[in-house]
Amino acid sequence: MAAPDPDQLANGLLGGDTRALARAVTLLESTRADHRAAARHLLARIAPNAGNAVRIGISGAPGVGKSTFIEALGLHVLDAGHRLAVLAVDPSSPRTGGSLLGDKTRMERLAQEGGRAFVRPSPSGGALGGVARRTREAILACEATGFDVVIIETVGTGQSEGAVAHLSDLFVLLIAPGGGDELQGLKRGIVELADIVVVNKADGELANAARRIRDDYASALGLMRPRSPLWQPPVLPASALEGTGVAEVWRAIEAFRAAHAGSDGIAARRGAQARAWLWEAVEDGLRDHLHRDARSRRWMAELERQVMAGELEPADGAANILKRILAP
Ligand SMILES: Nc1nc2c(ncn2[C@@H]2O[C@H](COP(=O)(O)OP(=O)(O)O)[C@@H](O)[C@H]2O)c(=O)[nH]1
Ligand SMILES: [Mg+2]
Repeated sequence: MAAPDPDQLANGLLGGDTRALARAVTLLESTRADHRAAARHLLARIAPNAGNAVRIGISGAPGVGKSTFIEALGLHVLDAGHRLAVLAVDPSSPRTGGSLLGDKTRMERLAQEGGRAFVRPSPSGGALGGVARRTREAILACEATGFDVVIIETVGTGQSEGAVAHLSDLFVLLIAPGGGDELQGLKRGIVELADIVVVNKADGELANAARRIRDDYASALGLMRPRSPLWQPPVLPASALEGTGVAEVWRAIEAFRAAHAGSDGIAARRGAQARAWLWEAVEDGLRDHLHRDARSRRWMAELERQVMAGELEPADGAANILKRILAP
């Protein structure tokens, strides 16, 4: 397939066309060299019109109710007059098993909103870094299309929370009673990334347990140095099933934005994120460059063998590799 025309795609995006957005995200996900060139052209075209959304990362263990909660929050956000995009970062599963695709049925109320909501599963396969980069570019494409709220979902089972925290303006950690591992967010240090903690399933038989978890997290957060000096992360009860507490979470998101409206707030977070992406792209480029031709690969395999056999110091091997990059 020839690379799609990036100018045509850019015009579609800037005209608010959701179908063009779907095609653009597919292009951004491709790793083919000609597709990457077209993707960079597309990103350059849309850059002046990107950046205008509130980017919300949402994570939580499987079964805490992320999909149900995102749908409830999403409908609330649409009611408030916004356009909403939901993207997923899920490096573990191929597209067919992706967290959002399996949830399509559950998010079908969002999907029925036509052009006002855009739901996209995780790019298939690949390392977390690659999936995160493609998601970052998809965020820009959503923004250029006029989506002013972007939710990035990830399953809280690994490193992906950190990646999503670095893609978003604020990070919402979802927890719930009943899983038996309610405190894993505390144990694994994820709560340190959270700007808002939501205790979902605060309803029916689980209401009391939810209150206890809420107290545990609130006191733990009270002892912690907050991620932002401008904000003390609240712990909010909600029931995605009954729709209670959802409006309060949205209000907290708006309060977070208001508190970070100055140049040392969200703009500073995005600046630090952009700096990290810069160096990651440089490292990716160097690695690609090294692995491009068979001769380098053979030479590096031999170098690796020598290092593993103790015939060559790792630092000397690295110096050899760097010399090859810098003065080929
Ligand atoms: N009681 C109760 N159940 C919920 C709530 N939210 C989600 N669930 C249920 O929890 C299960 C997992 O929800 P899901 O949204 O798929 O969780 P995910 O894996 O985090 O995306 C489903 O059976 C939901 O119906 C809630 O607020 N209260
Ligand atoms: Mg889900």
